[in-house]
Amino acid sequence: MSRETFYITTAISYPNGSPHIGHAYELIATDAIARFNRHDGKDVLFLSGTDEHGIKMLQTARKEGITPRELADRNAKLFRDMGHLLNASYDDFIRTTEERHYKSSQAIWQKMADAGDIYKGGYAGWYSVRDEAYYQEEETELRADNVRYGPQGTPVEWIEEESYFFRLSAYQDRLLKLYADNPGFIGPDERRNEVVSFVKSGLRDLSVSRTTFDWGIPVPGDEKHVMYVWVDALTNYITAAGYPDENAERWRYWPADVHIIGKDIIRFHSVYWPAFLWSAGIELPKRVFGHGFVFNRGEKMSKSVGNVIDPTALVEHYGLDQLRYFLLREIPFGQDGNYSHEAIVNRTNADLANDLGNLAQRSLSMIAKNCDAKVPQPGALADADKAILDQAVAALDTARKAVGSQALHQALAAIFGVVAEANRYFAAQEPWALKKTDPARMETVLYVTAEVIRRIGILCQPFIPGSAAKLLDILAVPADKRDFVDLKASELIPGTDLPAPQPIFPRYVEAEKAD
Ligand code: ME8
Repeated sequence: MSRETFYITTAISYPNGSPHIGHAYELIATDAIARFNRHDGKDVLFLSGTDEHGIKMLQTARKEGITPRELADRNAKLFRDMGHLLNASYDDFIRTTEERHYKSSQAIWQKMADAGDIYKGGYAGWYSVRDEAYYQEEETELRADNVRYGPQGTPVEWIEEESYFFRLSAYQDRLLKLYADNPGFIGPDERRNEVVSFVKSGLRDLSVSRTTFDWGIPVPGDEKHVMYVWVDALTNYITAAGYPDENAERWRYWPADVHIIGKDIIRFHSVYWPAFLWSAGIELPKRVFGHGFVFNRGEKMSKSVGNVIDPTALVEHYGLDQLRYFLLREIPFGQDGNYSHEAIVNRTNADLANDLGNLAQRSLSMIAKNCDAKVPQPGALADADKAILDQAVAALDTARKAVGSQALHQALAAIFGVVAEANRYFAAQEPWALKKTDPARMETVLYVTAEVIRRIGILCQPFIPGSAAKLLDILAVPADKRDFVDLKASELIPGTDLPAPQPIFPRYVEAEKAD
C-alpha cells in the first residue's frame, strides 16, 4: 500500500547576502515538521532553496562589482552550508536559476496567457526593491526624510514601463470564497484576517513583467520582458514536484500540504499564488502558514544597525540542538519572538541539561552500576509506573495534533511535560533507597524510567535530532525501531546490554565563571 504523502516547503531565500537567524529559524521549524511526519510514517518531500532573480540581486551584484549569477552561486552555497550545519533534512534544494525552473516558469506563464489572464499594458506606480513588491499609493507614506516608504518600512521608488499584467482583479470573489470555505487555508488566524481585509479592499491587476533589466526568466514569445521575480519565485514549489510534467514521479506530492513562510510574504502566497494556480488549472496548496519574526532583544535585525545574528556563530557557541530547542520551545510558532543570550542559556540549562540530561544520566548510571549494565527486569507494574508510561504515549497524540496545526511549541511543551513528570516519578520512587530495601522494585522503577526516556527520545527526534539519536543510542535502541509506531510496539527488552552512559546535554557555563 502506498503511504500518505506529505509535501512541505520553506520560502526560498534571496541569496543577496549571507543567511541570518530568520532564515535559520524558518528552516529549523520546517525541518521539525518534516521529520515529525517522516517518523509518523508519511512519504515526505521537504523542499528549500534560493530565489535568485530580481532587482535586489542585480543591485547587490552591481555594488560588489560581480554578475548576479556570480553572486547567486557564491551565496547559494552559504545557504546550503547553513542547511547542513542546522541538520536540515530537506530532500531537494532548488535554485531558481536552474534549467528545470526556467521550463516550469515559462510553462505556467503560457497556461495563464492561454487562459486569457495576461495582457500587455503600461505600469506606473510604486515599487520596493527590498520587498520586490508593488504597492498602492495609499499603502505608502512620505516621511520627514522626504523618502516614501511602503507598508513594511522599506523605501519605494516610482517606476513607469511597458509591462504585462495578470488579471488578479478577476479572482477577488473566488479568493474571498476560498478563505471563507477553507478557514485552514491561511494560518495563523491573524494572518488570515489581514489577508481577507486586504482582498476585500479591492484587488487590482498585477504587473508581472519588467523591461528595464534582464536578470530574470524571459517571457515566452516576448523576450524583451523578464518575469516579475515573484511569478518565478512562487513557481519553485511546483518545479520541484516535476511541473510541467504531470506524469513526473514527484507530481504525486502536489498539492503541497503546507508552505511555511514568514508573515511578511503572506500576501504573495495566499493571494497571488492561488490566483496563478487557478489560472493555470493547477490544484492549490492545502495551507500557507506565516510564522513570526525573530528579533534581537526586541529590535528588528538589519545590516545597517549591525545587530544581524549569524546562525553559524550561535551554533558554535551554544550547540545546534540547544539552538533548535530554544527557537522551537520559546517562541510560539506563528508569533514574533526574541532572541537573547539569557533566554537560550536558561532553556539549555533548565530543560535540556537539568530536566532531561540529569534524569538520563542519573538513571542510566544507576542501571550501569546496579543492573550489570543491562536493561533491568521489571516486576508487576504499579499505578504510578503505568501512569508515567501512558503519559509518554499520550504526548504523541498531543504532539501530533499540535504539529498538524504548526503549534510546535505546544508539541514540545507536551513532551517536556513528560520529562518533568518523569523527574517527579524518579524522585518519588527513590530507587537509590529501594536498592537496599527492595532491589526487585528498584529494577522495576529503573526499567520504567529507562522506557520512559526511550519514548521521550523517540518523540524528541524531530526537534533535536542529533541529541535524541545519542539518547536512543545509549539505550541500545536499534536504528529501525525509532519511529512513532515503535513508541508502544518496541519496548526495551530486559537483559539487553547497554553501552556506558554518556552525558548528552552539557550545561552552558558562562565564560567568566568557567574557572
Ligand atoms: O522573502 N525572522 O526571501 P528572504 C523570521 N525570496 N523570519 C524571517 C526573518 C526574521 N527576522 N527575516 C526573514 C523572500 N524571514 C523571498 C521568498 S518564496 C517563494 C520567496 C523569513 O530571504 C521571510 O519571512 O527575504 C521568508 O519566509 C524567509 O525568511 C526568506 O526571506
